[in-house]
Amino acid sequence: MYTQALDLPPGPEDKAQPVRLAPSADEASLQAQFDRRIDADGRIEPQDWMPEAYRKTLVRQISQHAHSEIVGMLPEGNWISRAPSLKRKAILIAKVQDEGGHGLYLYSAAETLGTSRDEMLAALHSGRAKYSSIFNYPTLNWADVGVIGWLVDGAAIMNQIPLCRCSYGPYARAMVRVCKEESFHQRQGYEALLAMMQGTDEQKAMVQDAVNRWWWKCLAMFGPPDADSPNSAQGMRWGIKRISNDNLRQKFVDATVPQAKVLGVTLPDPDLKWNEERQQHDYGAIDWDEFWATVNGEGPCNKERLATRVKAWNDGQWLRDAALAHARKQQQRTQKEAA
Ligand code: FAQ
Repeated sequence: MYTQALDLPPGPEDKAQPVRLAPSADEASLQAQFDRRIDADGRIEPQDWMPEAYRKTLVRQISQHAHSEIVGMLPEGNWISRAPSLKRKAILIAKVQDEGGHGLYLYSAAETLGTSRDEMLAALHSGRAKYSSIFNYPTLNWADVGVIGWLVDGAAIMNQIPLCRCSYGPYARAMVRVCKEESFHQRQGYEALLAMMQGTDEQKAMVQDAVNRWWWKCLAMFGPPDADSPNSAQGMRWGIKRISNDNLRQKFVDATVPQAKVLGVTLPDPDLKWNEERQQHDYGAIDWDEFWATVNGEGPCNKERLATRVKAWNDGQWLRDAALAHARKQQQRTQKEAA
């Protein structure tokens, strides 16, 4: 199911495989069966009948997630050649490679829903598909790489742990491995920052500056407030989302405040304080206008990120052509031998 092989374009021998549709007479009973499984917190697998809206929602979320992992390689990838030591370079290469792997598991999971990788990538390259807002900001210095590990991967884990219990089997199973790797990513970022915070005043100032620039963007990563989140109610009903955008954001704030204290940095929010009554932190207002402008293509690096992905895709055309030609030859040889 998780094959990463290149798909051969359909030849004349391939009949079109339409997405499994329920016969209309059975529709109600299939829907009832689906609802019962969801209510019982069961898993839906690719061969199971599912409502088209459930399929569409999953493709939307999983492809958006996959694109985020792939575009998310770029801000840190910029620093591989400038990492301050061989150890940091090796760690960063491994991390960026992991993110590429996450993208591939996720494209594979989305393919089980009947949408091809080519379709998803075409949507990304034409600017129709979304990816996480956070990857449209620049990485100005080495401290940004540590802060991405600590805060961006930290926010990603907070959001993704509940997805290990997502009702769609292939997505949930992919997320188990992704979360284990994200956990390493978060720790390596935090450890890199701890090292800098034991360094010179300039290094400490770099870390604080990076935290100041990334903090609010990380809070926005969790998506719009619940009241303005059009997909949340249905996503929660279907067991795709388990915890709401605002609740995840709150959990992230509460988990991060003590880590910031140990690190010795200040989180740039004068309204951030412990609320004894709620047993949670209060925090200030997020700039949702900036978030939506970034989501809609007007962030500082949107155009650059997309152009980089499109160039990588075009530059790789010869390799895809060669792999397809090789696969075709092998197929012909197998058919000849079988005849
Ligand atoms: N950026 O109704 P909701 C990572 C869109 S991976 C851009 O609340 P939903 C690993 C949303 O798509 C980070 N767009 O939507 C890493 C929807 O638009 P649509 C990515 C956003 O789906 C680390 C509209 O706003 N993680 O970081 C964002 O119920 C370091 C309304 O929103 C995932 O994708 C945003 N931040 O909840 C890699 C996790 N937020 O699609 C490299 C899976 C919302 O209707 C380095 N995804 N939108 O046109 C999810 O959990 C959900 O899709 C949410 C959004 C929570 C992101």
